[in-house]
Amino acid sequence: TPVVRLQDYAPPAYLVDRVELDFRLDPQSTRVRSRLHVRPNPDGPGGDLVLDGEDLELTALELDGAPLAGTAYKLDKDRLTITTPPERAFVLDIGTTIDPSANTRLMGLYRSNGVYCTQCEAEGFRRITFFPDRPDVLAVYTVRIEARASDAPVLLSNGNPVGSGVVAGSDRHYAVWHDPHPKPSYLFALVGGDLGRVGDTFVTASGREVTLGIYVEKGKEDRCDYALEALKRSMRWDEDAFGREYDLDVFNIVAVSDFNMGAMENKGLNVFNDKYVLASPETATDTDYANIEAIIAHEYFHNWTGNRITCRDWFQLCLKEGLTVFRDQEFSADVRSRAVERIGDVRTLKAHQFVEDAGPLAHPVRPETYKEINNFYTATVYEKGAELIRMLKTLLGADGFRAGMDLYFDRHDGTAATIEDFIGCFAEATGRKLDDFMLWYHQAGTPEVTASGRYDTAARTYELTLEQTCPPTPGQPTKQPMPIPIAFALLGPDGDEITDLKTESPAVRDGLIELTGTRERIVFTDLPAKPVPSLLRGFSAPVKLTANLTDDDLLFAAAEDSDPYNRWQAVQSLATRILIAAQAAIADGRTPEIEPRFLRSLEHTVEADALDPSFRAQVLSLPSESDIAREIGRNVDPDAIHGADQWLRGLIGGELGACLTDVYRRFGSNLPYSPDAAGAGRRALRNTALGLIAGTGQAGIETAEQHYRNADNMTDRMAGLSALTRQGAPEADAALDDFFERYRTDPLVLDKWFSLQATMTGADTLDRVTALMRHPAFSLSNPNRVRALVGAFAAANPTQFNRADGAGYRLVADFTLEIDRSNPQVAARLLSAFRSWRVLEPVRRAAAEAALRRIAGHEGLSRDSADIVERSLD
Ligand code: HT7
Ligand code: ZN
Repeated sequence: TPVVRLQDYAPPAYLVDRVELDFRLDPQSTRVRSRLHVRPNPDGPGGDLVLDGEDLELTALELDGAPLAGTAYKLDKDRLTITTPPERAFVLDIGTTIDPSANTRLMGLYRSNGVYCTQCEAEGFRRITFFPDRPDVLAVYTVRIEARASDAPVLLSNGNPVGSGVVAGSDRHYAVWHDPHPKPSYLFALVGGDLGRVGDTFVTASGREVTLGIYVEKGKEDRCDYALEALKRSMRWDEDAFGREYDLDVFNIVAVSDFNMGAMENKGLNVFNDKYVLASPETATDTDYANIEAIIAHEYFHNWTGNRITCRDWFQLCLKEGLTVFRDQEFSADVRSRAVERIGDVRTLKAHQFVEDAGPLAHPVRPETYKEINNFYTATVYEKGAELIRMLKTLLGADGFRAGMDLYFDRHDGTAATIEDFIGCFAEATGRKLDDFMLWYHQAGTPEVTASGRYDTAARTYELTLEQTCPPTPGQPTKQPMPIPIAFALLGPDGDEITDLKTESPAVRDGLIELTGTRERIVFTDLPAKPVPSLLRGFSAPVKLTANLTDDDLLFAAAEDSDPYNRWQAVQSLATRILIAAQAAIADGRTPEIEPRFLRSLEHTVEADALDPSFRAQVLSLPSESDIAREIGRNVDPDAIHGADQWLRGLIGGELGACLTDVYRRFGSNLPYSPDAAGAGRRALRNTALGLIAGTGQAGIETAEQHYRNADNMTDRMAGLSALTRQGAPEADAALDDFFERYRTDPLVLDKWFSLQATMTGADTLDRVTALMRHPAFSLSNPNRVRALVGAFAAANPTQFNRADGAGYRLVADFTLEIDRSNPQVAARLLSAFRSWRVLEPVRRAAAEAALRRIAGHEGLSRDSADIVERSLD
């Protein structure tokens, strides 16, 4: 497979100023006419005009109105080359025919439940027509769509509607859309179908009225209200927080049931996975609602960070994705609870990005090579990319950050930019050199920071020494030190932050230590007593921090730290210590031990009614089994970790029984369900308590069963059901059957049913998953369903996927090879579950490697899957 390299970037030889597209939609044979207004790029290398194309049938080719002679072009499997075109502007007319029904990859134009829709990022437009399918070719699009009126009464594309009508003498009709904003081909979108619509209007800060529409399969219109409200909140927030207004007369969202990812930010026509639009209290959990709000916001925010300013090439993907994730995180923090959002974001980062960064798939936030760009829509590009923006803001301050953003919007609007362009705006706006900050974009791996503090009673000084290292990652054996902003405070014996800290160190300013070199020694003077340091407050940098804190220090921080993130982190750190020791004990056949003060500390927090219930729920949610595996990092035995988890949960459930039961009783609500953060927080606390209560014996199981039956919303219903399945209680099967009967016609809810079973920890889960693959409701063509069953089994069932007999790996490998034939993108994502195989104990490691080698040797394996397995085995 050819490797694409950042260093080989060359500007396009030809530019396309305008595109006129004409679609005649038909399920099996859609005709596409494309008229390109082309001119040589004055800054380009000249030569042939190379147009990308894949799975296309070429039916016509004319240059300035005259058919091209066979000698004037060359047609290959993946491109159409116009040899020596004119050295002036010209018009190219191209006819292609495509088969949307046969498009199982879900890239390009395809059919989802009878709806025509497109997905063009990253390289899907080339599956619609021949085109320079690269993000630095920006054109103004006019699109005419024609279809049978009965098949597709709704016809949508990017921009504003400019015409529509019936085709005389036929059963067909058409619509014309014009998008005045130049855009790359990956932002093109088209939708046609018999869709229902929910609409509204939004008046922008400058007083322009925008028509909003959400289109969904008929009958689902009553599940769009929350998404529509979230959209309006997002539009207002971008005006308030970043000064960015919407720029077209209409903004449409379409929800489809078959979609490779979460959603897509096509200009003026966002296309969404159903899962991130449709919600009702009976079908969506609080988490679903929060995800809908965040993803609606994310795609909307791309209008400025991604669409108005796009990426020069796909190596710059984090330019739009990291920045837009940062923006959606800030939005959620503002409209929900900042502290709880931060905890959730860091949990996600550690669970996915830290794991990626520690394994064979590690890559820089801005990679320098790729074989398949679809495999770089990763936690590193998205989540670590967002952390880099957050650090930039911490380093520059809110005003400096805003000045840099304003300059970026001003200077690069309407262009395809690079990370250098972006960072250059912050350097220029603030006068600060940011060359060393670029290392964060170049170097993969999670930096490890160690902190050790020493108090000198006689001298009344506190000496804090910070050191950084970064482990080797593929292709990067050694690393340079990076600028690491460490937000901090020193806590006095009463728990208060010590103000007026005195130090001569230039690395310290206003609650922030800037660690720039490998080692920094800071001496704080004039301190009457030994302080407890609160370091990396709010998780101010994506690093692994090891501090020489005692259990006493952590217990103190758990009770007193005024930074809620660090307060939560202190409990997690204690729990991690306990669980790591417990799994080692279990592996050695010893009895694990508990630090009783940990239980008291937990109890104290859970009972503290002054604290936000959602924060308390986060504190009560222990590190996951994967978190513990990540912390252990070598010779991992998932069964021992599971044993430790069971043991600690049982202990908490028993020892804190009265407190948990009290919370469970008090937080039951007679109020009607509302998905807002306050209601969700109360349910989160109560349901976390329920999960622990359910592990304490038959009475707990009965509570969970009742909870399931009495639920009046999906959050509670799922909490009851998952408490039962988690215990592997005999009652679980009856409840699962009941759940299936209740929701058998509702695909998004059935996905939950599949996932819950895929993550059960009993030894019979493998057989259950195998049987579910043959269930009439299972489908290979629906990515949500595949992820719900096989994705959940591989990524969220550590003991059963990692069975010592290798059967879990074999199941996932066999399935992946099957789906690789129809949808390689989904297959490649499933394979990333193998990325941590090297940290396993030897027996499992060998079994995982055997499965990977079998996949690697499979004839006809897609480029997507081959890329993942080859890098995993490297
Ligand atoms: N920018 C979008 C990425 C995306 C995508 C990428 C590859 C294949 C299918 C895809 N669907 C959406 C989503 C986003 O980050 O906003
Ligand atoms: Zn995005």
